[in-house]
Amino acid sequence: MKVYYSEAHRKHEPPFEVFDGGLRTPYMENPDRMDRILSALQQTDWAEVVEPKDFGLDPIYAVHDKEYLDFLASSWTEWLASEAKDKSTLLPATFALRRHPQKPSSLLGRAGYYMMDLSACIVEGTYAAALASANCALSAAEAGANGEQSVFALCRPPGHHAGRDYAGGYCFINNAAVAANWLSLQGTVALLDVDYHCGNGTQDIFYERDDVLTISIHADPNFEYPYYAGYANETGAGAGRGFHKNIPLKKGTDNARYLVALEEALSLIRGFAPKYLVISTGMDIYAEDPLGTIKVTTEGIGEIGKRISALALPAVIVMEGGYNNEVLGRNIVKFLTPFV
Ligand code: SP5
Ligand code: ZN
Repeated sequence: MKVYYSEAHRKHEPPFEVFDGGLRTPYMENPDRMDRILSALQQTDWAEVVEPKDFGLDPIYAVHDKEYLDFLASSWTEWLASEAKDKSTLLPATFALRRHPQKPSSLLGRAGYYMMDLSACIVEGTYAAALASANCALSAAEAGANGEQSVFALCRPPGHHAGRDYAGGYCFINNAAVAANWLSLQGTVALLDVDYHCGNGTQDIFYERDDVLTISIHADPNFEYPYYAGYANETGAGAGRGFHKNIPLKKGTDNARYLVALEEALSLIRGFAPKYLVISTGMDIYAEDPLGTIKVTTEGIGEIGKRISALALPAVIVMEGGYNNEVLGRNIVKFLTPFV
């Protein structure tokens, strides 16, 4: 299996994020995650790690707002030129409400406009890392379109919380959405998100489209991040009505109950009969994940991979979250093995 991976992620290493209550915490979404996954993949006899190709900005502009991408590109330089006392990471403390916000020109004003929380921290290497991560997803999509049955985009930073014009939840460019949109030029796409958190950015991007079916299985946003999207009554709008599905899960959801939710998603995908499948793959569903509350085991993760692979669709598997670094490699190998 081809694994698209770039070293460019390493310079995206924010010194901290801010948890509930204002707690400064070491950045959970750290470069070590990739080292753990790479070393596990290197112990298999099927993973072929390759560099992504550069697709330029057009396929990213097709999904994201130009001024938002300009903000990602220039904000670090502007931050260094600003009068902030602690410049270790760009993080605003005021956020735009989405009703009818005005767009200020000041850096912190724009940061609060384009960020949804205190974990999408920007540092010097963030934009370059986000572009390389999107190129991994695009390279995997291209390989899928060229006939590879299953391809893995080992993306970092992740993408599924990033919407058309906002960053959040460690995500800046929505890698899976960029790949799905690129593939949608060649045929219909189903995008299945099995990260523990709702893929709110993906939901927003495709909400009014009927050519990309989006499904997210995740912890109920009534108690879990991202809180404001991911409810069962959000099913798409306009032409996209009926082409989005959220499946919220209770705390403590175990393998058996997770697999019931998965079967519901898989039967929708079978009914849609897409040409391509994109999978937003987060390992924070694992029972011992520090950000998770559900109880899927490594065996369960293997079964999830097996059932999705049984769709027998060309599959572009995109890395999202997963923060128990000790077992991240083992879990990813378990998930991917049925696709080999
Ligand atoms: C890609 C991805 O998985 N992003 C997840 C971002 C979640 N950030 C929310 C942090 C909320 C911290 N709550 C702390 C609970 C620790 N038990
Ligand atoms: Zn997650």
